[in-house]
Amino acid sequence: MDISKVNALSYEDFVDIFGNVVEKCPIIAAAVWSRRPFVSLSALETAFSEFVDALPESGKEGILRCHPDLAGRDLQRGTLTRESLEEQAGAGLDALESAEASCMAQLNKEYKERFRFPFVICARMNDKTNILRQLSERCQNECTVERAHSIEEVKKICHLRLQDLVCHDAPNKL
Ligand code: 2AL
Repeated sequence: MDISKVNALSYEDFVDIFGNVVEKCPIIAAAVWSRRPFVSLSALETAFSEFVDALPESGKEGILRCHPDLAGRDLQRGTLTRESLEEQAGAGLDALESAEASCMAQLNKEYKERFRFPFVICARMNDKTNILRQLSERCQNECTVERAHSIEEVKKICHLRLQDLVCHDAPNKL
């Protein structure tokens, strides 16, 4: 879809289409709709980022808590969103060796005990080895540093999901 088509969407259709560009946070799409018209895909992405950045820290943590664990319960139960399943499978997280799976489960648990939100990383920009390494390293971070880092990962996920939905065009003249 091109940006002029995005700008013509009703809020119902906009939320249906963009409601999961930030995982399980359709309220963000519902708010971003008010910012249309968007001059380009990049302007649309900026509107999502600015909404997230303007949230208080508790709101940012709320967004992180809407993310499923990597290789976690939702993957095992088949209850991931379509986007998350594709991203996790693309990074090889649906086919971990048993040692990798137990390492991931243990580190996810330690991470959540420390930060009280799940480890979030853009799976499409990493493979399983890199994800495990970063999970282990980021467990050592200070909480505010880690929260900020995690929100940047949410934005990377959002960037790629938006690219899947909207084609790059020359900016529209409004
Ligand atoms: C995810 C997810 O569902 N997709 C992705 O790229 N990262 N989850 C997570 N906890 O990092």
